[in-house]
Amino acid sequence: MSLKRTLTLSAAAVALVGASTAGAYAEKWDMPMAYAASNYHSENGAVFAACVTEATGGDLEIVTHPGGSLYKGGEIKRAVQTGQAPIGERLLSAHANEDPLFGVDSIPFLATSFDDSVALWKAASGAVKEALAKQNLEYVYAVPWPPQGLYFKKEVAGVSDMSGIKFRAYNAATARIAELAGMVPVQIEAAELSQALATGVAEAFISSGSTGYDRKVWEQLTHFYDVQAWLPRNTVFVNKDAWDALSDANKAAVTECGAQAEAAGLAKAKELTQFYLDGLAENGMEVAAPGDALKAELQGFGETMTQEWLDSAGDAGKAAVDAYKAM
Ligand code: PCA
Repeated sequence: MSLKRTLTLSAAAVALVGASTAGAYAEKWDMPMAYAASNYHSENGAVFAACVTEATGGDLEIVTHPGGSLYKGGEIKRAVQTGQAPIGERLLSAHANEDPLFGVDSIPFLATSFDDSVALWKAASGAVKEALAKQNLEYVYAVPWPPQGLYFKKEVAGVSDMSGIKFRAYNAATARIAELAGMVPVQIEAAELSQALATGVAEAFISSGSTGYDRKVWEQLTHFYDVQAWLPRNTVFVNKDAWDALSDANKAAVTECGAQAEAAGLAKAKELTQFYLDGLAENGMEVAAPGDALKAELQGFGETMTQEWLDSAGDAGKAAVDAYKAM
């Protein structure tokens, strides 16, 4: 590099540092999100983004890209870890294979109501934040989905009715349930769920009323069993280097807007839970509690899977579950 070029660069660097401390250089963050723009997680994310943009006076502008339009669900976490995207939202339990702590919200029948989900998160989120930090990620906020139930295209009284069914999975826990029930797990993004059901790639799945409603699954399926197995969360995180480069004021804005989004998202999820189930029923699905036999069999899977998770998650996992149970 020539001396002249070096000098020019340093001069530019000095100008840049001066300008950014004065807040003159606005930054724009694209925020990939996997779920439909009309879903409450995505709408809540857009409010969060606007909150940050406003609180920083436009110094940090966040723009959401829902529906997997920038990165698909399965790509978002890596994109943020590597800095391809500075911030993103992801169903963290889909990465429980990397660290079991990411799957703490998907242990069957450990926390099955909104109140329990909040308590579990209180007990476990510290460990989850540390696990994220080890992967170059800074936690911002997390919002639960409504309780998870089973979708089928026939009446199902027990596990023997499930054998051989192609079951859409979204994380390790849902794939494990398929396996325990003698079904065939297929990993499919929510964005591709309608098509997978229409083409027969998947015939059943476990999710909230929210995703069944968004994907209009009444077009292919007939039964929803409200088993309330767990409430998984979508989590928003920032690339650690992008985070560290923020001014203290901008960090505070992201944290404060994140706390607001966590509370508002939770309230929305609660408010919409029954609306979604009504929507499924209005569109012709049979929405019912699971029968006793099915319930008992699923509880048995829950016990197996709780033990498996505890065995895999080590001391931090055990401490989180113990703290939750003591609440
Ligand atoms: N909807 C998401 C995850 C949990 C939920 O309720 C999905 O099915 O992908």
